[in-house]
Amino acid sequence: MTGNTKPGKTKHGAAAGETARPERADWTIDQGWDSYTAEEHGVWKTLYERQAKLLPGRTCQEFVSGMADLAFPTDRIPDFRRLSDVLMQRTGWQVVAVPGLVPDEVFFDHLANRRFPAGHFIRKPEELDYLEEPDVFHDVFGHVPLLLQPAFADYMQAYGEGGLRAQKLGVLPNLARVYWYTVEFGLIRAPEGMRIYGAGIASSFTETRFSLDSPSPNRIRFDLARVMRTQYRIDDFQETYFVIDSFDELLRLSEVDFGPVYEAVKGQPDHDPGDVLESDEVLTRGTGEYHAAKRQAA
Ligand code: HBI
Ligand code: FE
Repeated sequence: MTGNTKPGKTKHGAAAGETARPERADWTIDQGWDSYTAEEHGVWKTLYERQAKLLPGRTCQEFVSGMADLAFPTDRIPDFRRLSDVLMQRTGWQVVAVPGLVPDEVFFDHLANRRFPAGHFIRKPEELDYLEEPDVFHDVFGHVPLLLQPAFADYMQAYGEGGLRAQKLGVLPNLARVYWYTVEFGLIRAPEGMRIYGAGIASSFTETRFSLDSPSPNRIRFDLARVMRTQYRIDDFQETYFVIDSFDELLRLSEVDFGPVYEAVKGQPDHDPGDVLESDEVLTRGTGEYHAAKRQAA
């Protein structure tokens, strides 16, 4: 998922979110790599070059080395089979193609089986900075590099397993916030300083800078129960980023039983995306100026 979601049309003309009924029960399709047009490969090239220049020094070392090990082509959309060869050997993951967003239980089942479902289509050249649905640039460039990290790879599988369980318990919104504030929009306090690891940030030219450089957002130490209670923004930059200290912190999360935490947050009021609490370990207290200006203009 991405920070900039707007209703719109996919390249096949279906409205976002109403993809036609799939042929296969797991919603996978062939990537159809041979069918990409020169213009579509060109969009990857533009996005790739922009991000590859911006990310060093901003994203964590693990992300940079994941990119290098995957040897993404710079000038065309990657072939998922090549990516899966590398992933399978290193962490037992695969990339499979899907038409776009898939139902929650389908998504979880893929992750629980170490398959990452990636949108096969790419955004249009005139829409480089907005996304209605996760496309191949967000899903592959943003998500796949960290799947080469064993701790992160296990965390993603655990999320898939936990998702199926959270659905049964009726607490999926709480778990989805954990995914959002880690996998999609997480920051990490690396030895060299504050760095990006979330795919929604790493695949976004504008949010890469906002998340690290802007005085506007809060940056708060990650806390599981706190994050489970915190609403998020899907249509704009985040008002708050939650910061982990290491990928081992995520690995430990994948080992704890969320059951008691769900119990503890049940019936408690939600926090707004920009709230700062007495109990927070605040790393940067944001000015909130970016979202305040937007609200004023609205
Ligand atoms: N489908 N393709 C795709 N990608 C996602 O990130 C995704 C999805 N379906 C459901 C979903 N994410 C989330 O709503 C769950 O993590 C809760
Ligand atoms: Fe995503």
